[in-house]
Amino acid sequence: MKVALITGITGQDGSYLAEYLLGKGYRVVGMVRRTSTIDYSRIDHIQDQIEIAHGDLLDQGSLYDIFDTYQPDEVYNLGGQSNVQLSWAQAVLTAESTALGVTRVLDCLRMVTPLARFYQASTSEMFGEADESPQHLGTRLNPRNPYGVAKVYGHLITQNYRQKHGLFAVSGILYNHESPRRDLDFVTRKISHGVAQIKLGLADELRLGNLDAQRDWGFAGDYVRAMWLMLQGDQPRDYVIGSGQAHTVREFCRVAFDVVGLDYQAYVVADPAFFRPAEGHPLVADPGPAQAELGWKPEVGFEALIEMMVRADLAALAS
Ligand code: NAP
Ligand code: G4F
Repeated sequence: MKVALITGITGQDGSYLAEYLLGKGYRVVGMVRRTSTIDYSRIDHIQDQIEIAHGDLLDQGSLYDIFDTYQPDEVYNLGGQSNVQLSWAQAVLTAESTALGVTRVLDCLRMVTPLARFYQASTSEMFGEADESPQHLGTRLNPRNPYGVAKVYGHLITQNYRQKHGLFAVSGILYNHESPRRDLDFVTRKISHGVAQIKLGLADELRLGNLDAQRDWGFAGDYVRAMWLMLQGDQPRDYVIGSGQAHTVREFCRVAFDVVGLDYQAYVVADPAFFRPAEGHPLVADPGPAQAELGWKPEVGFEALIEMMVRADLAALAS
């Protein structure tokens, strides 16, 4: 039985990846950090099938002990501070987990399990104010926030350890992927939750930032499949993973309100408090190489994703 270690198992992607790997017969070990109230809500339903190991990306010794104890065959590094806006307020903490945390994990891999395969959760935010659209592996990295900068470090150190130490270490540059398990801070879940509240009479407006901002959105369940595929190849190499289609926040709102038979224009308020600096070329993926070489294709489209999220929030709020 192969052993998979997942950092960030309590997060959105960690929970979907754990389910996926259990389905493939892996022994799944999830690293959980100590907080005053640990939130297992995303993995409650699989807690009896996974093993929890306590550790923190800021603490080298805890990582080393986990590698030594479990001797993982595959390591998925999904942990870290993942909120773009928060990275301005907590720039150093973001760098500690999202940048240096990657080196700490890679050093364990190098010293304890050099034959293990390693996945690094890179992001389209590394392209930042992008020079071109769609983006591909050759597009210049030009991050525009501390989170993006930290992710560039993680991306490059993964490539460097692969080259210098011969590790099977790959980096997946993933575009926004969402689900009913997405944190409420992110725009998609803020919208689906807001729509459900309005439909149930619990709110009468939804305050958002720039409605013309564009993103390439997909379903998290599809994207964790790509992570696994990247570790199954003959050679380690990086991939860009996205749908290849950009949509505006406004379109997301229109579809989400349509699901409950309401007109978004009657409820959505553009609030300067949520605006970010103007963005240039839209962040949209060229997923061609991933589709051709990994055989990866998303199964849940834009409208289906939104409907899934709105219906999940309606059900949760109504219960
Ligand atoms: P998420 O829901 O925010 O989950 C982040 C996970 O990291 C949580 O389990 C969190 O644990 C853990 N974590 C935070 N700080 C940590 C630390 N110091 N040590 C150990 N674990 C720590 O993020 P996600 O959406 O699942 O994304 C997974 C990864 O992919 C992240 O690295 C993110 O930056 C990256 N990514 C995400 C997207 C996307 O659209 N979702 C796109 C590209 C890349 P707690 O529960 O204790 O907070
Ligand atoms: O949902 P968001 O906050 O996600 P963002 O910043 O793109 O980051 C997410 O995706 C990245 C992949 O590209 C990950 F690396 C990262 O970890 C995270 O998962 O914002 C999406 C867009 C932005 O253009 C933002 O300006 O929505 C726009 N937006 C408009 N109104 C809003 C709002 N974003 C938020 N959070 N809240 C609003 O009210």
